[in-house]
Amino acid sequence: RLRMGEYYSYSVLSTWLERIAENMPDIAKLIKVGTTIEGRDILGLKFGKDTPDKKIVVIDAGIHAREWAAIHTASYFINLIVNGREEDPQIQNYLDNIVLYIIPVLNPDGYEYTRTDKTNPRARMWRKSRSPKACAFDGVRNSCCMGVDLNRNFDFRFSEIGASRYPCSEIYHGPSAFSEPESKAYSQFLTSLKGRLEAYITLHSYSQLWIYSYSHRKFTYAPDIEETRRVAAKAVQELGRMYGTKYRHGTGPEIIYAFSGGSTDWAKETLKIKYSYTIELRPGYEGIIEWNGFVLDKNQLIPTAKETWAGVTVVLDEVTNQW
Ligand code: 0X9
Ligand code: ZN
Repeated sequence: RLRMGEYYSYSVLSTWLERIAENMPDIAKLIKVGTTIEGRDILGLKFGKDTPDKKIVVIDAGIHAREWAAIHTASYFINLIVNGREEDPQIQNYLDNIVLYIIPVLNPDGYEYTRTDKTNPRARMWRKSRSPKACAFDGVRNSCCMGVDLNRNFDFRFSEIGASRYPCSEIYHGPSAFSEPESKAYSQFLTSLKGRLEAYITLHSYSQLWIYSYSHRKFTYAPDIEETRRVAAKAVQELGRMYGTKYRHGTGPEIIYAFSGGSTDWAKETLKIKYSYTIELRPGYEGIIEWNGFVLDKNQLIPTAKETWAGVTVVLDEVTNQW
């Protein structure tokens, strides 16, 4: 059992997931999405008894290495389901009526690298995967750097906008769509759920935003936009009721910036999911981008996770209550 409100190494988190699956086989199963470039297993838990008629919801976090609050939030959700289900009929209802996958760290190599910040202070702000160096001539010299922004590597309008072809960029999209083992494995995992996957939620930080498709172009919306927007509006309202945290909702280009190659647009488009959301957690964003927005004070971790759960339950309720 892990105490919430703390950050843990990927190996501690992995062992925790394994123990949960061992000790509660009737509610949780360990799943392996794939293997990272450095050989780590991308692990998650599958909650609820799987029967073919049940709708599926997938929640992930940590595709960006430095977004520790997102990883904590996904871990908190797992802890809540495992340890809070007996007192919470709403959670019991989810376990009975849907299948919920939670993958707390999609980019464990990057996450572990950010945890080496004690010896390498710059490491804490790492965003990408840890794929080997690639080189490109940037106009001045041939520059070589490690890592791909996995949230630019999905096969939706790959490389079109808000992504870079230079390996030294923070938003390097990689040589081709799904060139990276992490994004490729994850796309195959999500594809295997096609038809029953009703909601996909990816947790990021920060800016306090609830984002839906599409991300590449302003005023360009995916199918079910009215429904998507209605549920997003309700989710941010519920989220805000807890501590007064103010979220905005909209498409990326409307409320933050345009980009392509992200997981939610790909999932929405390819898998025809009804609800596909990117959530940017605390802190808020006030005109200037503070570098340390990714370093959320530990005392904010639990409130952040709790309010996010309040928003996410709006989506889970939609999925649970429609047949
Ligand atoms: O840029 C990203 O990949 C995400 N933001 S982050 O700061 N966590 O890196 C997603 C931003 C969502 N924006 C759009 N959908 N345009
Ligand atoms: Zn992110």
